[in-house]
Amino acid sequence: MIRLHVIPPAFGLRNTGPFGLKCEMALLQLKLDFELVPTADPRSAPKGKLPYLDDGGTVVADSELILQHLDRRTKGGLYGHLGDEERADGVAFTRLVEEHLYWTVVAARWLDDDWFPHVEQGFFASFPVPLRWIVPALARREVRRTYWLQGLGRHTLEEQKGFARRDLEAIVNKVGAGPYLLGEKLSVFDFGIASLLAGALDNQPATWMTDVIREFQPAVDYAERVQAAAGAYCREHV
Ligand SMILES: N[C@@H](CCC(=O)N[C@@H](CS)C(=O)NCC(=O)O)C(=O)O
Repeated sequence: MIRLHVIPPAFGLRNTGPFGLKCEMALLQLKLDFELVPTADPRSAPKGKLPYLDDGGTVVADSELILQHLDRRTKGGLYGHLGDEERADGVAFTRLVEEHLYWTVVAARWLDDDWFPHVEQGFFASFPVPLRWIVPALARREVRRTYWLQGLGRHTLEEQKGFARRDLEAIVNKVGAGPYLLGEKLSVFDFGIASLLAGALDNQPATWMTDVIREFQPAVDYAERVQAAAGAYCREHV
């Protein structure tokens, strides 16, 4: 049995982490039997981050490595039909979303004073006292430091929104004609991009990133289209 360890439901989201939802979509597309295992503390994961996959004792941590593993397991079921140029586009947009736009979504949840109480409630309510009182502030400090080191954290909020808008413009200009990133072909690359957009759009309540993404209706439509095609939604209630 394949077990996919993911961030537990929070903020009205069923599969809360974009990287976990991306893997879930891939498992569904490959029609593999699997179980989602909500895992509250990422520090218990082999690389301290979620998701990770346990495939009958073979443990793979990191969503991209999980997809590579699943591709090998199914003899090219995820990437085998893609040409070089399609892979190039896919990898480039994946990096844009997961290594850049992702951080604005994280910042909008963790570093906004008004939104942070939802992080405390969503991620740490199950922790025993006194950890429940101590860990959120420590984790927030780490997120602030990481956002600073990444670089986006050095900009004003308006500048951060500007970076996010330019990422979203690139996505919309690429998927606008659609229906998918690579045209008619739904691909594994759509799973990662749509998962991030869906989580940021549907987290309750809205963050400043929800509002920024809503300015781009084709991005909203694309996230819905991919979730419908993949048969997995980020939000709890569809
Ligand atoms: N590159 C990793 C990123 C995974 C990731 O950043 N997961 C976040 C949740 S969305 C996490 O576990 N963060 C916990 C931490 O950094 O301590 C992947 O693709 O799996």
